[in-house]
Amino acid sequence: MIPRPPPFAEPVYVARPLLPSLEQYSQRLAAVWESGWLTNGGAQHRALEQELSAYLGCPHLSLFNNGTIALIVACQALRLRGEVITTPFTFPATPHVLQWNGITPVFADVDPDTMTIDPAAIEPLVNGQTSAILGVHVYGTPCEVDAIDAIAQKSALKVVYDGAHAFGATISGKPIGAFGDATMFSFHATKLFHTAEGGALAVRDAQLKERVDLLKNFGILDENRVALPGINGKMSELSAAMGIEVLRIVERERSERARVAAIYAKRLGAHEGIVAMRPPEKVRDSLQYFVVRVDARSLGSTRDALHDRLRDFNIVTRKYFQPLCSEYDCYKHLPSAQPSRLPVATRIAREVLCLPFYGSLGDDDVHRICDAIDFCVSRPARAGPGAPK
Ligand code: T4K
Repeated sequence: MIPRPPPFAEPVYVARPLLPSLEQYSQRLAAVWESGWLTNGGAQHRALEQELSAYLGCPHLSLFNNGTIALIVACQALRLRGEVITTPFTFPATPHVLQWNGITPVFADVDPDTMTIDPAAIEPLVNGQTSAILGVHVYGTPCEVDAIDAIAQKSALKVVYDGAHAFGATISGKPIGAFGDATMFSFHATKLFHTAEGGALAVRDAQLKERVDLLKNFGILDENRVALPGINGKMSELSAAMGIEVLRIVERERSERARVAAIYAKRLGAHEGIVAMRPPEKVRDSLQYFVVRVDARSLGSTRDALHDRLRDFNIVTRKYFQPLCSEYDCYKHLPSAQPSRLPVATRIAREVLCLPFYGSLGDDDVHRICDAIDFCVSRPARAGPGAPK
């Protein structure tokens, strides 16, 4: 019998922001104060855009006030319309940006291993209305970029990637932002690299970046001319200053997260019914989330039961991404949203669980989380939907 471990005194969340030293940040803010320049492409913004372009290996990178607006602007910059084929297994922002552009999202099923959009499911959905494919590198695991590219070429479609989770990922050494026409990154506080709120768009060439930069600043060309119906997507100097300081410590955070991941992998490997998601060998992990899949039959406990019981220990896991976007009230009427057409996504949404994952978790904390998991799964599952038969 496994003894009941004590609960954490404070909630242990799925994510915590990576905070630079307050002193370093204050020093940078002092320079901002001194300059009297708070937004509209100031010195911090210019410096961060340049540093991130180099770090991410994306020469045509544009900073934004958040990832969602960056993706909305990507659709505008690429003149997308009609229908766009995307995944239901993602955060609401992904299909919402299509809707905000008057585009109908068309949901394609996902691959059972990578959980990214399945190229084989995309092809039958392409029709005369389709203007693009919007893939999501979910949890930082890259989409099947070559297969998607081949489909896009065949039907003259644009390719946009939601790389909200994919900061710093590479495929065979090639930066994740180098694929497709545009890739969005989110710099929300819960991301490995963040600017409190923020994001970026990496695009394929300098001309497209010019259009993106115009669109994110109301379409203003100069004092006398407005070229396009743009939006306000600008990152402030306060956020950019945060980003510069966070970038200084991001590699250290990556090593800390790798340490945490190694403990989880070793401890959880003892459970046949808990499978940790690992990126394919050719991929540099973005280390954004630590995700497990719960096989209720072999574990004897459902994902939901594990999620709920861990709360008793003050461990706050998340079911990213259940419900599927195709199940939302605003999308469930779409023909492509019918669960019978999305069997893989429907199944995996019931299996995934994101565990607390950030560098300031000590070894002891991670072991305590694993002790709590061991304890929870050693007890019979609660009855309920999806309980093992
Ligand atoms: N596409 C994808 C695939 C995405 O995942 C996202 C965002 C987007 C697009 C849109 O990008 P942005 O426009 O946001 O740049 C969180 C994030 O807010 C969201 O950015 C992220 N994806 C999503 C996966 O996670 P929630 O609703 O789960 O956040 P919340 O407030 O529940 O926070 C999660 C945990 O983090 C909390 O339990 C506690 C901790 N936390 C949170 C905040 C804000 C902190 O410790 N400190 C904090 O300041 O969406």
